[in-house]
Amino acid sequence: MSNVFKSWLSKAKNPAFVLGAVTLMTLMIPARLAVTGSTASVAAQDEVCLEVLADGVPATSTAQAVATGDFNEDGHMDLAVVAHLPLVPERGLVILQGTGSGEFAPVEYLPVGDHNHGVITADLNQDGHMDVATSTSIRPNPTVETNVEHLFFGDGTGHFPRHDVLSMDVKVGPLDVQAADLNKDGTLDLVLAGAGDEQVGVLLGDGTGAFGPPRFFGGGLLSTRASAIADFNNDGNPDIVVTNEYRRFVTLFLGDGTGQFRPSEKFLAGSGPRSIVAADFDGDGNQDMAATNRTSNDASIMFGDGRGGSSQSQDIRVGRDPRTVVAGDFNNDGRMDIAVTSALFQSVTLLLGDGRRNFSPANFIRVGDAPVRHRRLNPVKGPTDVGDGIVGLAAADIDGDGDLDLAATSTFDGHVYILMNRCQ
Ligand SMILES: [Ca+2]
Ligand SMILES: [Ca+2]
Ligand SMILES: [Ca+2]
Ligand SMILES: [Ca+2]
Repeated sequence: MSNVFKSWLSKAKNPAFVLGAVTLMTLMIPARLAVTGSTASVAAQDEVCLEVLADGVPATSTAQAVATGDFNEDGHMDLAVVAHLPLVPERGLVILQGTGSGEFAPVEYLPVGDHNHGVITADLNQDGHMDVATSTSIRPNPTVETNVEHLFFGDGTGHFPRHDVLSMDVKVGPLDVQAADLNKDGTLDLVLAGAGDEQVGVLLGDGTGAFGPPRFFGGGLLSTRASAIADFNNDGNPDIVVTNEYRRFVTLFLGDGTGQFRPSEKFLAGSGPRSIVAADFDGDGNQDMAATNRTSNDASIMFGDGRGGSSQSQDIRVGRDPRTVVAGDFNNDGRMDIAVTSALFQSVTLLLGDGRRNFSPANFIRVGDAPVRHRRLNPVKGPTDVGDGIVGLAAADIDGDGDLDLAATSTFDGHVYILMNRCQ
């Protein structure tokens, strides 16, 4: 039993979490049995050695999403955390400066909307300094402008003196933002999921931080929620896959390399697909994808065939109300793994890959002590069995030891929790 798991058990303070621990124990056993072969290197494959640093770092109320970047260029990872429904929208994005030891302190609060979703970091204006983008979507009776994209341009000292707001003439605004060079002109462009009647928008950048008007496509499937960008058909042109949260599928749009996209395949996922990530999980050179399913409480993993097609999804149970998914090697065995936040299980679920299309059953890592809050008594449109707990997730080498750590946010207590990779 790992030390992390032991400390998790010792922290269990109420019967519900003890029950969770028993579930975890039963799940850990098949995880070990699932490993085939008996060499030492294979035995390390199912080791879970993410250590949750105590208490977490206060970030912002309703901390929704987190992204990493070295904003002040001191060699240590910093964090950008955006609040979902900030008490003070003028301070809804917080920049936390890192020391390289897992400690973070707020250095700047920046103005965003009052219904915010994703946050990303990228050098949008190509000046060598990391920038931050967040998205804000419609909300009844907003106190600040909604349906906009906020861009904050860093100066390399940890501050963001330039703030651009991209307004869109749409009824519903972006629920997610991603950046990539979609038209292969060497500058970053933006993909907005959930925006406009068509529900997917592309904004082409000119490299100065300016972006052209959005081109919308996507077919108007409501609640297109998140996107991932990768070349799924190996033609050298970036493609876009989006989740359709109130449907059971994810939709692939193939790019022609000029910034135009056409709908291609729909792939069946679980119920309520929310977040999606592209990665080559089986190492065959073809992009694969993993999505979280909020209603069926699992993650769907689909292996690409390199021609824009995919295998049937492999669905693996994760913690309840799964939200953000990230891919990376989190146990240092050279094989891609999957990490998922769970808003109703106060955990990060780790699915360890063997590099051959097999993933371990769920390893639950308890994150924080705050209770989860069910929204059943205050239903919102969409799934009702949802809550506020661990939601945002980002992977980066936070302590500079060469492996991937995780940062996870809680909308309930507004903290960001650091999960340090202690694997050898
Ligand atoms: Ca920049
Ligand atoms: Ca392509
Ligand atoms: Ca692959
Ligand atoms: Ca791994």
